[in-house]
Amino acid sequence: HWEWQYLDLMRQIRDHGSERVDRTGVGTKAVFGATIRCDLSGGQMPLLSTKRVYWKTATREFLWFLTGDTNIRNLCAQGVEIWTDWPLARYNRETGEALSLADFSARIVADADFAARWGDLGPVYGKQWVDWPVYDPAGDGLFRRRPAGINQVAQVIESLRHNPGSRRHIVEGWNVAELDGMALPPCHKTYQFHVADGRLSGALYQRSADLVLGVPFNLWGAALFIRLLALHCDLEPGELVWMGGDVHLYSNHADLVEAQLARSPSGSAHLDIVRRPDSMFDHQIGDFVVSDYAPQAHLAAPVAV
Ligand code: UFP
Repeated sequence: HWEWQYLDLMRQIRDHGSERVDRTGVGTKAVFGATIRCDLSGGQMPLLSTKRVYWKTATREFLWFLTGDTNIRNLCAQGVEIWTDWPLARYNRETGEALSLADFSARIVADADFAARWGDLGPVYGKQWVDWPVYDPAGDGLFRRRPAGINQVAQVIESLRHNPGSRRHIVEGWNVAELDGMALPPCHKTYQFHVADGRLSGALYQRSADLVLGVPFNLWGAALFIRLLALHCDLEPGELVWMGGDVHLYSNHADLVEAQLARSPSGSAHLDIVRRPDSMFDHQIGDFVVSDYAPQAHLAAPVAV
């Protein structure tokens, strides 16, 4: 079962990881460099069975990336709060208020001006994926920003269709010049796709990986990316190769780690994409149906902002 790779990595970090003081001040145990491989053929997905993973939330986030949106408003309106902590922390810091997440989110949804002022994350994933900025020379050493940037996802669809043997099917989130403006520099920063024998595989390089909270989502997102590209390029899903840089366990997740390591994988989830719109950018949440998913109980964990 693919999930043993995840559990083995968790155990390895718990037992042998280096103690590191991290940016959040929470404290971690970490290893550097790890790989998880998962076969996606037959519709199988890397969805953890040893705790419940909210795959619909991760799917909504993924569809939001594809729109190029970087404001949390559309997520909050769908009840997705995975990005809300960052704008909330900034709001409370800059105004001196102490709004709760629920109140802040409700205000973001109710008030478009408030959302425009406080809900934007800067040029994070969605912006870089579908609207990577381009500047043209405008004389006198000046540059002008093109109205539309580069849609890397659309370009990869084209290259997969017309030049499948290419070794340049890349979607990159790490725009060096724009990191300063991002609420969080991209963690799942580089995707590469690969076609062999009619099958589409994909690799994700994740520079920083919260194994408990982030990676279950990131595995799902990467596999979903492969499935959607395969669907729209008439390829069969191949393999997901996940590669982590700094892979860590936060010290305040220690109890959850013990609880999860006491469990064994059970069953394997499958994803059907039940509708194929003309464009990969026109999917809706109802297009995605998961079967054979009977996870063990959810393990809630605090997020380090
Ligand atoms: N993190 C993930 N996956 C994500 C995401 C964040 O694991 O998709 F957005 C975690 C990794 C790390 C923190 O614990 O968020 C980011 O902090 P830093 O930028 O200091 O690496």
